[in-house]
Amino acid sequence: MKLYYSNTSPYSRKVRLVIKMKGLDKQVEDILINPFEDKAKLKAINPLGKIPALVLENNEVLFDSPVICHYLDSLSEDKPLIPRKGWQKWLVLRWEALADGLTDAAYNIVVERRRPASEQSISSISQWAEEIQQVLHEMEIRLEELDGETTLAHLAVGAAIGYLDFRLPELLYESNCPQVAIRPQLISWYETFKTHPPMLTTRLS
Ligand SMILES: N[C@@H](CCC(=O)N[C@@H](CS)C(=O)NCC(=O)O)C(=O)O
Repeated sequence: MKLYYSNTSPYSRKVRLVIKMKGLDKQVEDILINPFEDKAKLKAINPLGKIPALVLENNEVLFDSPVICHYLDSLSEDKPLIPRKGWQKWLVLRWEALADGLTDAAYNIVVERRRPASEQSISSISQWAEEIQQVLHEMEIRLEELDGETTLAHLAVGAAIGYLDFRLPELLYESNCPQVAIRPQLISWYETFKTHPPMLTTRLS
């Protein structure tokens, strides 16, 4: 299989975390691509022109990180990252959706800020920043649900907060006191989680 990815993409990181956790490194060739500079090449692989995109052995292509992650997890029953049945399965998928929603809002801000200042929408940026705080609050009060074995929920949250930490750290800390985390328990969870080998080897750069 071939994974088209970039080192700054939080969605790609989520997929790469799944690959590490499932021990699939040797079966997946990582191919770096810049989705903005190599748009034509990427569109020939994924009609949406986005990364991550996973090309399978039969040349079928999977895109959208949840689809790719769910597929990779289905390849073996070893270390399942999505519980196979029961409410736990839906809890994990809901965490993934929550984390991806946070990533979407953060990514939107980053992309918006790259536009000329006069064309940026201040109201959209503040709406996304508000969404991020709502999601962080939700994660903080539900953190106990992440007790236990690592699942796709943990990987999605690690990738989402990792992206905030990388691009918008000011949204994780009090603006008047950068040492104080706005969501202390969540940030303390992240500080530990980010030291695990799969997080270290997929660090955004
Ligand atoms: N929902 C998609 C989002 C993928 C996405 O937006 N990827 C970004 C890179 S982080 C991208 O390829 N952007 C290029 C573009 O939007 O033109 C997923 O989960 O995979």
